Amino acid sequence: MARTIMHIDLDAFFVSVEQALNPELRGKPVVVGGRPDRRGVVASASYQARGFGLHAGMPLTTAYRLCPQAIFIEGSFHRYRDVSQRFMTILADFSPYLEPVSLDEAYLDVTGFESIYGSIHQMAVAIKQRIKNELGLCASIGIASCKVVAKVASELSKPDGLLEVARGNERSFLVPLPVAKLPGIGKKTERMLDGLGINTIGELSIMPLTALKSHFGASGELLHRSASGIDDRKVEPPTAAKSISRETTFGKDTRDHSLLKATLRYLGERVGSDLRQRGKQARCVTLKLRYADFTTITRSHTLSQSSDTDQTIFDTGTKLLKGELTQEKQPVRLIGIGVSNLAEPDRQLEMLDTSAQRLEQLNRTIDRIRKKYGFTAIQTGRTLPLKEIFPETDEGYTLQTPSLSR
Ligand code: TTP
Ligand code: MG
Repeated sequence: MARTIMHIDLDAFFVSVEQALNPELRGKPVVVGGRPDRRGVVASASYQARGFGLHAGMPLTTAYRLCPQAIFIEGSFHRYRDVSQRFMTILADFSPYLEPVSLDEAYLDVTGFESIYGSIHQMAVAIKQRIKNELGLCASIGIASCKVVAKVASELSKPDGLLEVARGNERSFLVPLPVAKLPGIGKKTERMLDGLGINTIGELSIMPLTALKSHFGASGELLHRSASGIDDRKVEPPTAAKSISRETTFGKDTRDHSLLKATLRYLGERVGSDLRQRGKQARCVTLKLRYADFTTITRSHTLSQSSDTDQTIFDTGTKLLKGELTQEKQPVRLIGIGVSNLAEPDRQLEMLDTSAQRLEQLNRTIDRIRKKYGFTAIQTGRTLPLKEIFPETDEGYTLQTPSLSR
C-alpha cells in the first residue's frame, strides 16, 4: 500500500533548548558540550556557530580556536530528556504511528491523514507550529513515501524547513545529492566510494549490485536500495532497550584505583536503578575503559544467574577492572559500565535464595528514598570520594560532561 511518512528532527536541539530558556543566547554562536578549556567535544552547535565551521563531534579546544566569541555551555541531559518527552507527546497527538529514533528525531506514519488536515503539507505546518508555540523550538520535516527519502528530505530542508518529495519523484530527488547525504554512509564508506569514482547518490544507484556486494558485503544491497529510494521499513513503536550503560570521561587521565572504583560504583548504581525501574534483570555485565592514547577496550562477564542489584553489577565490574589493571597500562581517560541480556525477573529462583532477596529489598528501599530526596541522599561508602570532586544536584553528581550525563 502507498504510504506517507514524515521524518521530524529538531534543529540544533541541545543549543535550541538553552536558547528557548535564555533569550540572551538567541541569534548568537552557541555551543553545548562543555567549557572551552575542558576536554570533550561539541555536542550541538547553533547555526550561527556552524557558520564558523563548528560542528558536532569537534574537540572543544578546536571550536574555541575557530570561534572564540562563541558562548560555551555545559548543558544538562535531564533538561533535554524532559523537552524530548514533550516533543514526542506532541507528535503522538498527530498520529499514533510514532517511532522515536533519538531524543530529537522521530518518524510518523501519516498515511490517509490528509482528510483531517486538508493536506499532509498543512499537517506538517501544524506540527511545526505546535512545537514552536509549546517548546519554543524549530523542527525540520521531510515528507515522502518511505523512511529513507523522508529523512534525507528533512536534513536537506534544515533549518526550520519543510520539504515534501512527491510520490514517484524519489529517485530524481536523490540522484544529484552527494553520497554523504544518504543515512548510513559514514566517512569511511564515503572515502571508499570516492576511491571508486562514486560521488552522487545517482552514481551509487546505478552501480552493479555484484560490485557493491563485493566492496561492502551484506550492506551493499541496502546501499543499493536506499540510493534508489526503495525502503519498505515500517514506522514501528519503540522496542525495549537491549542494554543499559553509563560512562564518563575524567577531567584528567588517572591511575587512581580508589577514584576508578568510586566512579565505577556510582555509574553502576545509575545502571542498576535504571534496570530496576524498567523491571528487568541482566545476565551480562560489561566494563569499558578508554586509555590516555584513546585505545578503548570492553570486557564482559556472564552471570550464572540474572540480577538487578547494584552489588552484583559493581562486584562484577570490579573483577573485570582488576583483571584489566594488573598489567602496567596507561592512565585511564574514560570508564563505563553496562548490562545486557535483559530479561524479566525469574521470581522462582529468587524465592529460594534469601540473601539475594534481601539485597533486592535493600535496592528497592534505596530507589524509593532516592526518588523522594534525590540520588545523592543515600551514598554508599565507595562513592564518597566523588563528593570531593563533582558538584551534587538532586539528579546525582554532575560529571565531566553534563550535557550527556544521565
Ligand atoms: P542532531 O539532530 O544530530 O543535531 P542537532 O539537533 O544539534 O542539529 P541539527 O539541526 O543538524 O539536527 O542531534 C540531536 C542532539 O543530540 C544534539 O543537539 C546533541 C546530541 N548529539 C550529541 O550529543 N553528540 C553528537 O555527536 C550528535 C550528532 C548529537
Ligand atoms: Mg536535530
